[in-house]
Amino acid sequence: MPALLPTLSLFLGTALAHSHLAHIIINGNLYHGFDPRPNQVNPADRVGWFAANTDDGFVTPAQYNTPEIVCHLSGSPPVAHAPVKAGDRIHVQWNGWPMSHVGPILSYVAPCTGTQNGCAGVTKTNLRWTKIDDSRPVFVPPSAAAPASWATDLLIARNNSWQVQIPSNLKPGPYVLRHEIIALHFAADANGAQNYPLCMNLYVEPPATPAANTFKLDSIDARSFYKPTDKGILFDPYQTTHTTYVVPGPTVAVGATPVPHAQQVMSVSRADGTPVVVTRGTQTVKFTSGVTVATAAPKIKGREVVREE
Ligand SMILES: *[C@@H]1O[C@H](CO)[C@@H](O)[C@H](O)[C@H]1NC(C)=O
Ligand SMILES: [Cu+2]
Repeated sequence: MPALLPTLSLFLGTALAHSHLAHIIINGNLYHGFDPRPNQVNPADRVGWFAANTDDGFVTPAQYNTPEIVCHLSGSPPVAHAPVKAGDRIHVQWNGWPMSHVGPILSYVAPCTGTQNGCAGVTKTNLRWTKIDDSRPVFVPPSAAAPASWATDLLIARNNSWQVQIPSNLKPGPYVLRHEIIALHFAADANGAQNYPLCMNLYVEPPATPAANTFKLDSIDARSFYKPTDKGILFDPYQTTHTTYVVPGPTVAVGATPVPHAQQVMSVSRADGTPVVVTRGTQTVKFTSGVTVATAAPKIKGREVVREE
């Protein structure tokens, strides 16, 4: 048994780490995510969805066919949306990421239709998704020159961040961005993979040089993305004979152009951005604290404190 100890202590050391999305930065403007840990102050103008994972934890394969896989545990949308132009790159900042939690990094978008207040009013199980990034290459097998590496290794090397390219010909309007890491450190066991699906509200504006809105959205229910027995979900990352890894879920949409690994950057300049609130389907106003009161995400005692100032 002694041989097992180093591995075990590695897991114990990181078991409490987990993570959440701290913020996103778009063209130098920072928009807040949601911090699920107890006694955190989450600003009312955050664009990150509420989630009830107070341990910074994850969704399990047993929950893949439930609403929890959509936007994390008890996910519910905030009022504010981060304005972004079609074609912009979004710098997504995780609140740290444990080395042990190797796996793919995935991004999806879903339009918020049929509501007056954009994604603030969506029913999450009605969202239909399009995959725009699967972090390929997720896995680089070991070679004489280098050990095996994962997309999450690059994320950690880039200050726990990732850049997501919004397709330049995406139709303007409110969207949910669903950014997800699937950690595989326990995935050799059934129900061992850990999904961290974090959602943010975006309001996509036309690009500086308007293009035809030709991006063809897919229409996939998040509850059908993954199966507990998918090749890329039930997977032993410690086996040294892997030469490839099959990314789980739908394929990246035609016309989506993920940011190549070589262009992933360490950090970007930032200043506080002002999110927008969608008022009448396709109209937005700048966020002010007054706008939030009526439609703020449900307050859950002891978990979320909404700052009102
Ligand atoms: C890494 O990200 C953190 C959190 O946003 C930031 O404060 C820090 O300046 C970044 N570090 C580098 C080296 O870019
Ligand atoms: Cu963890």
